[in-house]
Amino acid sequence: MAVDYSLYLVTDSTQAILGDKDLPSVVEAAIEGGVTIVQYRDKKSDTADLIRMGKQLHAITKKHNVPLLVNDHVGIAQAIGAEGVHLGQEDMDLQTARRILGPGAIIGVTANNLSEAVVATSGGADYLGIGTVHATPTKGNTKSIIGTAGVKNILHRLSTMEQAIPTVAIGGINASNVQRVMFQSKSLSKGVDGVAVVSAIVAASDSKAAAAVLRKSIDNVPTTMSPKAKENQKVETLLSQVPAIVKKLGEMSPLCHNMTNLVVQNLAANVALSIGASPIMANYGEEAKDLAGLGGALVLNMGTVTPDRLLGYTTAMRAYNEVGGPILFDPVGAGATEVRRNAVKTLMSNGYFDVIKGNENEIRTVLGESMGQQKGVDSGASTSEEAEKVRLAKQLAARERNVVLMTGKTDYLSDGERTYAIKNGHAYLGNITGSGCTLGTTIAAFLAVHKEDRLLAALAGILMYEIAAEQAAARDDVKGPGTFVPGFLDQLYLMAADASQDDSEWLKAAK
Ligand code: 3NM
Ligand code: MG
Repeated sequence: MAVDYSLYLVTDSTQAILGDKDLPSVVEAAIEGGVTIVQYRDKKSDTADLIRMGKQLHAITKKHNVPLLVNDHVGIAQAIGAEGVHLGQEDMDLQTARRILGPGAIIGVTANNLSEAVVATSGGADYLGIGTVHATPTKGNTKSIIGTAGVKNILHRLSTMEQAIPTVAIGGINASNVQRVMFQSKSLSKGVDGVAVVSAIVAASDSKAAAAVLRKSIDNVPTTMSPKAKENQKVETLLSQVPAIVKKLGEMSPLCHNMTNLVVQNLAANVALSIGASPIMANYGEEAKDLAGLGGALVLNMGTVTPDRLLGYTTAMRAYNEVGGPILFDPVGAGATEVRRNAVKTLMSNGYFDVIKGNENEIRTVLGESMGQQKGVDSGASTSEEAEKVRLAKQLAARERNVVLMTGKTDYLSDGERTYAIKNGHAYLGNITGSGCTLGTTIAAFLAVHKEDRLLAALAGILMYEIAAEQAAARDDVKGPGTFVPGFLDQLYLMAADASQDDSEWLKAAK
């Protein structure tokens, strides 16, 4: 029997997680939402209660053709005719359980490290539960938090074994991190076959909806290369599509939701308006729940971060991730303070960013390669060679399966496979505040209207932005940074208007 491990529900009957809900109803709703296998886990109840509840759950899972496994209690599994058991390291040994339940039973084993994984696999387990991935209050006695890196190590070791065994990751997995868990744990070729969750479904007020959100995320794990991206390898192919995308932006006038710093609010809103987008400057995360559904994009700019704002960012991330709304992350001054370094970690572990835009210092910090204290939030001079810059952008994009734009005198744009250097722009951009931040706003607007190839969307945004800067600097009425700002807004506005007439003369300036 081929078992689908992709969304594995582990039950919990404690007040803290189940609350006053009825467990069989929760399980049935979760299956309707997309759960493919259920484990009845109850560490407290007596045998009679276990059998009563186990029978009820089994009636439901059978109706939906989903296997039911019992945690730890082999006798209970046998008594209720469950499809198998899940054994922790402190439970009955695999061989004894197999002898009792027979070759047809599904027997899963928890593995927290390499040796446990190897022993269970060679001992004939049907699947492994690998964890604890992230810290979780659900299970107090977790031995160690192994992270996705730990999962990856175990999968790598398993790939060298003769037996192939399905795996599920467990521990602190929820809608915000499920995709990261799935793609980051990928070893050489194969990742986990599924994720097991307790609280993400059982503690939710609507277990069907909670399961459906997870189901959707699992089925749509982002890949580096969309089919469309594969066609867009050549620079000329990419550039030829830019005018149509600029035009589409004007026609759709997408919502551009900015959660940005105190310094650039006004300029960012003006830039968004000039390029034809519809800005909203909303820093209160709860608002994102309404805004995320409007088809726009979110700019998450962590300049002037505070505890309140950080909480708002994570709330907003979740809201956008849930509906697949694009998010651009601007880790302003990421390496400047301990607070910001931690904020980066919090944000990166809370969800998925479609684009990360930053200067070299910021990208390094996000990668975890910080070179020590950064002075201010301005970009500073870079001493790295071109090859090193390409490596930074490419490595982060490949790791995150997203698009990275590393800005500087030359900008590097990468999706981990395709990497381009862009040499447009003007020195005045370095003499005004918020030029990097409002580039983020621009690119986010483009992400909202062109989802097929995010790298191309980002390319359209940066070219429009930097070429407008060149045009503005060349104007007679622009004499320095002060007159540059209004001239720049004018040029963005004129370019947006040009695009609607299918005139893309400006694109010839792309370098
Ligand atoms: N086993 P949640 S972690 C049941 O590491 C269980 O083996 C774990 O709960 C292990 O999805 C865990 O609420 C609890 O974090 C997972
Ligand atoms: Mg156990």
